[in-house]
Amino acid sequence: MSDTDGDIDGATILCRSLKDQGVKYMFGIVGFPVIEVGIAAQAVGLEYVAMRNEQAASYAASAIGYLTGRPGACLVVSGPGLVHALSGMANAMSNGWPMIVIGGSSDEDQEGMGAFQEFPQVESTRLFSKYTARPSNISRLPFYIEKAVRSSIYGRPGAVYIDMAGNMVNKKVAENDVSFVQKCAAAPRMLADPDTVKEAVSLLMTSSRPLVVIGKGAAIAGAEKNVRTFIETHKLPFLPTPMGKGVIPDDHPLCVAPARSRALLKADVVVLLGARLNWILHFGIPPRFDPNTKFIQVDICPEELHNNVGNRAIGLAGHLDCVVQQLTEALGKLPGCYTHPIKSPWRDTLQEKVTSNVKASETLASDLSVPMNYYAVFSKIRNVLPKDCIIVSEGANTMDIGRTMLPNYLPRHRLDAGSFGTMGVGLGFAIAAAIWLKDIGSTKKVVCIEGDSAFGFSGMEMETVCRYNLPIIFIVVNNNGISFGVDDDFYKQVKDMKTETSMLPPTSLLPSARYEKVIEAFGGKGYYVVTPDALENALDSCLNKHPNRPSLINVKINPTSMRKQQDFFWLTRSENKL
Ligand SMILES: Cc1ncc(C[n+]2csc(CCOP(=O)(O)OP(=O)(O)O)c2C)c(N)n1
Ligand SMILES: *[C@@H]1O[C@H](CO)[C@@H](O)[C@H](O)[C@H]1NC(C)=O
Ligand SMILES: [Mg+2]
Repeated sequence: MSDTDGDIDGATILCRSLKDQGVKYMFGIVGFPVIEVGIAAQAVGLEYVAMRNEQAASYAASAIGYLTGRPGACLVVSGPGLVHALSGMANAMSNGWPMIVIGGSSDEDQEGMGAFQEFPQVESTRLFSKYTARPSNISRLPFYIEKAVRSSIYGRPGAVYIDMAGNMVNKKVAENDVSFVQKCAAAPRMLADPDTVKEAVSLLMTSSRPLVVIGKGAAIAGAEKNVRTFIETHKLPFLPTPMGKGVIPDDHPLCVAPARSRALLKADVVVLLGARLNWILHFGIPPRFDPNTKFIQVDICPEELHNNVGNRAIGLAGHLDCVVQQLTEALGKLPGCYTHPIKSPWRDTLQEKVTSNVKASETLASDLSVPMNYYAVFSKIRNVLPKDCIIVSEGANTMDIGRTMLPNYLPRHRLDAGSFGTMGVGLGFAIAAAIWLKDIGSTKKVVCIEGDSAFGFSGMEMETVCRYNLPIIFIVVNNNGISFGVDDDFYKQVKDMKTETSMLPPTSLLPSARYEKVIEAFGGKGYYVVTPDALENALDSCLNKHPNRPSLINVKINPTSMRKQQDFFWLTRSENKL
């Protein structure tokens, strides 16, 4: 039988297999040799979203994985297309988000000859994925796709890669020779070792200064209900990591997030629910933690346990939703059912800090002078933000201040630069969220708040946003640079002297750049605002007058506006991690 004799081609088998495995969305950029894959995706009923750069496409695919629990697919061409998508794979691995990248590659009979865009794709993806394969027989594609999708969601979720040789895309076989594979079962829900659970609750019983840290592992596990029961039953003060926000609403009376530094430093037992002891939690060591702090670590990934803190941790490996139930149950069985008293010196000292830190932010926010500061901008946004909106955010000050100023009330409703600190994720994340909400018929809003530098990394995805009519509200907090910039006057002097490259600080970007004109170029609605009143009006217009239109508010702020000291929260060294 020749390659063209069969009744089903490689592209169709590939896409049907993805669909069979519960993949619904494909983000990508087509070209040789994957145009037919994009076409086949739509033919079998996948939603296909054509993006402008594979970086953004790969970020979008991983965000869909986080939001829905099934990986999004990212379709890329060989060589440079795949190299761009490595960004999203690395980010997904760092965040623990599932995604599947499909890379077209050179024909099998040209391997090693210097084929068009030839690149060692399988080897290059290995560092960036949990599983990678180059199938050599299209009849067996369903086998590889099932294995890839399963690997992306079992254990700690992450990226997977399938390499599709160009000649296999159009090659045909008899449909009877293809063994399609059933949708893989939901990820296993492992319990932690019961003896270690007992040890953990005994330790918690001895604590007079307990603290629960809710990580995005809790969000990924869908553990919001049982985490809440655990915390409320035992009256445990908690704080979320950046994307753990919303697993329990930020306005919960037991939330001590504004007292983060004090809570971490003074706690005697810290319960980590799907939160790693990496840089975001200062590794669990001094000076940000007491050297005698004990940890109860709950993680899906056994290799994570005891990282950086050795025997000061009791490690519970298992599915977070199950292990939290085990903890609640074991505590309930103990005599007296441990609850941390609402009135205690520990709660008092935390509450005192919560009050003073909130007051400090509000003082800054009440300064409505022009040019505006970050806090004033965020308080205006906070006043009108729908409670159930999905917040996407990136930048340095913009992201960090936004995180403290904008509350989350629902799990998996905040997507940001994440564990990997990647700039440029915002537009892809916002597009993925908006595509998903549209698809499920939800009228929830996506609000994407970007620093001006962050916006620039994927700014041309604005065309994608407008092409698909996604009613996202973009807010660019524009301080003329990376954390800070120069003002118009200084810039003009430098320009007149033609000393741009020697005198403009490396952080600076064009002062008063008109980013709102980018969205206008594609038919969206742009606003340029300088005063608090104009910002209020623009927000009202986006939310209430033009709710179905993509819009972008470019907010000019003071180029030297800074965050208050407490918001440098993650730093153990004195300098800012840009
Ligand atoms: C891919 C990537 N490149 C560079 C950086 C370094 N970096 C961290 S934050 C940031 C931009 C911060 O500026 P902006 O987005 O304007 O936010 P601002 O702090 O000014 O509010 C950069 C370039 C990064 N984190 N990721
Ligand atoms: C391809 O896989 C099919 C199904 O497993 C098998 O029947 C066939 O022999 C394989 N072809 C080659 C060339 O290995
Ligand atoms: Mg900036």
